[in-house]
Amino acid sequence: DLHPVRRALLSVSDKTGLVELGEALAKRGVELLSTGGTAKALRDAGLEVKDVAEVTGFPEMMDGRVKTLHPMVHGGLLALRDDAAHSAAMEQHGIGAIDLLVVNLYPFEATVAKGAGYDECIENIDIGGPAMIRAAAKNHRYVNVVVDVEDYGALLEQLDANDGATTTAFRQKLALTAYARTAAYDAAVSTWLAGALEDTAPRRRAFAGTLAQTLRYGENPHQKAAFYRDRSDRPGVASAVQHQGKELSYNNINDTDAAFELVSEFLPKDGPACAIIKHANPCGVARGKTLIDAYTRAFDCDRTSAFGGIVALNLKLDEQTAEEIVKIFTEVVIAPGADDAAKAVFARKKNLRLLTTDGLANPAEAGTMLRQVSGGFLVQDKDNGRLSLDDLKVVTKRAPSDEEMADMLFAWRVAKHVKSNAIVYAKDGATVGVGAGQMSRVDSTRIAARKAQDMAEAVGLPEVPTKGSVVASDAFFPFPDGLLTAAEAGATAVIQPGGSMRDDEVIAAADEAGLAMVFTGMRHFRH
Ligand code: 93A
Repeated sequence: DLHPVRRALLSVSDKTGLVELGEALAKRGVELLSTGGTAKALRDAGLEVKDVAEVTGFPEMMDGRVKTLHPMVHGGLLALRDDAAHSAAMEQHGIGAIDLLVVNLYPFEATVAKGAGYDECIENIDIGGPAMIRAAAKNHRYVNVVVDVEDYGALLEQLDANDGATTTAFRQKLALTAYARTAAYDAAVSTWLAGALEDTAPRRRAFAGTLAQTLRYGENPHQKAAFYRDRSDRPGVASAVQHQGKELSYNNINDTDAAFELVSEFLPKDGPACAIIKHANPCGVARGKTLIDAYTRAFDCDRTSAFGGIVALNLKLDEQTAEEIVKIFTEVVIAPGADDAAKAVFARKKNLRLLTTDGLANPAEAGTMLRQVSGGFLVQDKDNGRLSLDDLKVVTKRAPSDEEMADMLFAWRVAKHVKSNAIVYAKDGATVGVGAGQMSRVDSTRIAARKAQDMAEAVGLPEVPTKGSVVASDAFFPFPDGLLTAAEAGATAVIQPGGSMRDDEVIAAADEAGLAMVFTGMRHFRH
């Protein structure tokens, strides 16, 4: 169904390509209507334009808050052209049909991104623009609505291909783009306001981001993918600066996020820390006296898996640590800064991606997590649970030593970032065995110990690294078997939520094995 374009309303904040579009439309005999700034830009270029104020009979008022919100505009967008009653109403009120609407909205997202204050953000919420876009999109049987500068060319091609008209299929596509834009726009307002009011109630939230990057592919090459950003004010993979290396892939972004969130558990004031991630799970996490020490100790947990991993640091990357990192193949390094000497070291490894952030993430900060399921999505608060020594309840005859306590808190923080069932053995502020993502807790406990054993054999350590370690479990031990496996591997203390039906049996087994055990009363499932 072809409909000719005779009259257009142009109202754009981003004036890119506007004059060229105006000229092209005028050349094709299209009458131009426009709002203040847009009309001025067109007129300055020598084009003939009618002011919307002249059409409505009202001046633009209230700092432009009310300029196009008028029946002369909305009637022209919404009228059904071949409906007798609609035509009669148009005739009676002198309403002229508008066949083409070109609008891009007040730059709300950009205003938020540049860190503007509350009032400036409010002023940049466009009301008249989305109202017109939604009206025109609803009436796409007749009306063309263009909301993206990138679509100007396609519009002109349509007009040329159809002698000044457009096809229904074309208008439908434009309508789809239009509603995607207004939905994302309002979701951006919702996201911003929720942040400004520190209100994370899911029922008061809508979700959308702005396209940050179209990715080459998703988790696998046959899957299409893109990266959307919904906050740019928070240190993390979405706001990081990439200094070198290939474009980030879907898996890189996912794993880098896991690495950075994990290392952010360790504040710089408490000393250097490093996390090495593979497939979203840590294969080594450690604190150290220096950054290179933290990296080396994290690497020593599982040297095999660290190959091709993601390294996150909680302090500015220095030259020495950079030299150590480039000794093996690493996909991504993320840190809150990197000094010039470190950058020079990385420059020798063209493919290595270096990302720097403005500080660390705040693990205690409130937030919202989304996950898609077939036919819908799940929404929950971010897991910002954090424990201190006072939250721990000793349940065994033997109380843990200070060293064991410190290692248990360390292992617990790491376990929060390991896929369930999560088991983490740690000693002297470093993981020595990580068991992730198993369907049975006892399997995770065995796998972590086995990996530690393998490492010991591979590098010729005199004893298994789990000897004298502590062990953290992200959820309770349902039976004594997992706990006893950890004791056999040499663990001396256990941190776990407690709360199993068989807690008594598990505690008795711990006492019998001479273990110290504390309950957290908090669980860290991560699925
Ligand atoms: O303040 S508004 O919400 N009120 C309106 O009635 C209105 N009509 C169009 N903003 C409104 N617009 C927006 O003005 C458009 O969406 C566009 O972004 C901008 C163009 O203004 P100008 O032509 O003066 O530069």
